Amino acid sequence: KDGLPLYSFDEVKKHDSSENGVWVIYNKGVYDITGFISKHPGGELLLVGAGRAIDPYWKIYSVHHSPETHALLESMRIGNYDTSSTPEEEKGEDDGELDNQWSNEPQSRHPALLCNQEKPFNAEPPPAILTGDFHTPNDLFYVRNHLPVPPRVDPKEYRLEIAKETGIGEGVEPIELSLEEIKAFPVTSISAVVQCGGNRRHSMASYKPVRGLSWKGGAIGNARWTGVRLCDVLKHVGVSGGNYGGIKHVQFEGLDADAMGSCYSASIPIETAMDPNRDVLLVFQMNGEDIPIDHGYPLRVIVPGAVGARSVKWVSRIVLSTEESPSIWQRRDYKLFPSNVDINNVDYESSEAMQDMPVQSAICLPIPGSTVDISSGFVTLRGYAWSGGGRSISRVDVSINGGKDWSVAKLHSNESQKPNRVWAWSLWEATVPVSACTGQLDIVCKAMDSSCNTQPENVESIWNFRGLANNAWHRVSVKTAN
Ligand code: MTE
Ligand code: MO
Repeated sequence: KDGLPLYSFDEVKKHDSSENGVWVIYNKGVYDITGFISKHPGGELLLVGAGRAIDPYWKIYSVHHSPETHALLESMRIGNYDTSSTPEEEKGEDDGELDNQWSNEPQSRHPALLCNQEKPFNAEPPPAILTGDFHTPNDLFYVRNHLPVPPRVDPKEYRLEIAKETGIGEGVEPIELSLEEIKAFPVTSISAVVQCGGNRRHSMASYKPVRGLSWKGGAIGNARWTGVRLCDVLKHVGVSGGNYGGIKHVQFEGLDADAMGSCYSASIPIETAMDPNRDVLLVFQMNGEDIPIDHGYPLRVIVPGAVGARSVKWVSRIVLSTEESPSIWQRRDYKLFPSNVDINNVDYESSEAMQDMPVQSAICLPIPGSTVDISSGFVTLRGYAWSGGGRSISRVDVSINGGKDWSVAKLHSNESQKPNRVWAWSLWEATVPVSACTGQLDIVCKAMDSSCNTQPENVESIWNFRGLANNAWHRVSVKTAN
């Protein structure tokens, strides 16, 4: 980087806002990221590092440590940093301040969870574990945290605030509800899948790199959720009428907040919230226990059939609004773009926020790359299948020769589900005859849902730069032994 100007700490510091330009220091480089802020999924969040070193932030949001991200940053390099100009008080301080954020993480997490990122914590179970139980055990349920776990709330002190934008929702009375008051509404339980929009992102990257955590097939789980209906609570505060008094969106805010103090938030349309058949719940129990810290204690939203991002954990405030949540998770992340769009030319407003998820299935057993015993003349395959929006799985097809020949898997539905309200998954199993001389099996699965939706054959046709909603045929290759 010879030939670039040398900048001191004080010079960089002047560029700390959108008006003065945004410069940052990383290692020994100085970068002008002003124009990039509108493209970065974190948007304004980048301003916390404005005019200073971003190393401590990158350490926390370790998702940045990819060659593509480093190359992108280098393309914005304007100079070299004079390391001798760093004032004493800047050295190491950020680390301490930012490290404190992590003091509320659970003491222990299941050792079998495969960690995609330590801080914030993101981990999935090995997919083979998922087929064991219709209800995924709490401690093995994937964890997707965008931010540090918030301080634990005393259940007696906890309040859920319901607020509204001024000028809408005539007759709606803003209110604060204690946990006890919430539990006084009719309590109901449903089995429902929560799946991250990034589930199976890992295999979308095999075609072309994507941005985001490299989830394999385990960013999905099915649990028994116990809580009260959001529509009952909203009716209680006075939401009613054909057009709900002009309310268009229900925003949920979590207690977890970023370095600038803004919380995780997402929203759903008021129609979804008020439809009793959509079963949107405020949940306090997961599989019969208090909801674990990592999954939103003491209260979380469950929006069955929708992308996981809408099921806000640690919910503390509901805002009735004419607008979607202003958060990056509603307005930037969890949106699908065509394949010619990437982080350099994205217009986030050109696409809708994801809500309902597409039909999905995956092979959980055998494990990719393993050797399977075929001395019986058969191989047994297991996996999950699920579709969004309450659609049921009507069929799962499997192949062991890369999709030349197919057979139909047996679906296990441990519980009867109401038509158009099928929120739980179907675990499936297939025992397929295999000839002794095969050597390798190229296992494929694909599902069809009750609206006749099918999965695309390849990731190519659905590739998007964030690697979202990958539901291409799932493929697993294994060796055989007689
Ligand atoms: N809610 C809050 N408050 N904070 C979060 O980071 N992550 C969302 C959603 N709700 C998130 C949140 C995303 S992207 C997903 S996929 C699910 O929670 C994951 O839920 P789980 O961690 O219980 O599996
Ligand atoms: Mo997610």
